[in-house]
Amino acid sequence: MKLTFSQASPFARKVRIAAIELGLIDKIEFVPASVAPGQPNEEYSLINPVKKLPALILDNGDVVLDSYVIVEYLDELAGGGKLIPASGPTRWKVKSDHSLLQGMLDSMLLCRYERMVRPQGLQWQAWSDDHWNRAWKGMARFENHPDMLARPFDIAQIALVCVLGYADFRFPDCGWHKAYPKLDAFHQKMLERPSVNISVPPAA
Ligand SMILES: N[C@@H](CCC(=O)N[C@@H](CS)C(=O)NCC(=O)O)C(=O)O
Repeated sequence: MKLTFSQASPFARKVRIAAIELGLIDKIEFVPASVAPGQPNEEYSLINPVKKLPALILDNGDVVLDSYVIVEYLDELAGGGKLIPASGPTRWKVKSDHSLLQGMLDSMLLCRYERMVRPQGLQWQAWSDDHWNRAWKGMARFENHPDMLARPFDIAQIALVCVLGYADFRFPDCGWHKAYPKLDAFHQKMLERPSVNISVPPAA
């Protein structure tokens, strides 16, 4: 299998952590890819017409899209129910937490694009502030409902690690460590896992 990958992508990091945790990392070839709004990439559009990474290309040529679906695919390959509970109330809690975190990552990425990619003069501060606020309030939700922090390791916890790591990587002055001490302790603990530690994005 091949995974289109960038070390800077929190979505790709999620898949990398999951692959390590599931014992599948050696079965995946990481293929560096670069995609960004405003930059056509015809070659990549053939893999994913909406030009997002990561994408998992199977040995038969089929393509699995979206980091959540890729992790679900890998989880099934590893026997199922490892990072995404197979049934019961926890399944829906984990999936719902993950959806919130996915939305937070989307908003953070949009803030990044607004600041770094959109031409000066076309930037819309209120729009950026609103998206940052969504991510920030999402962090508050997990700080104030910390039950998920103590669950057995799952895909939502991986996504939370990716959110916090992306905040450190792209928004280092945002102050989340101080504002959210429970998330800070969780993040520190997660960094003890080799999969999390090895995948920290490189210094910008
Ligand atoms: N829902 C997708 C989101 C992936 C995503 O937004 N990836 C970013 C890189 S971090 C991307 O490909 N951005 C390129 C673009 O939006 O043009 C997933 O979970 O895989």
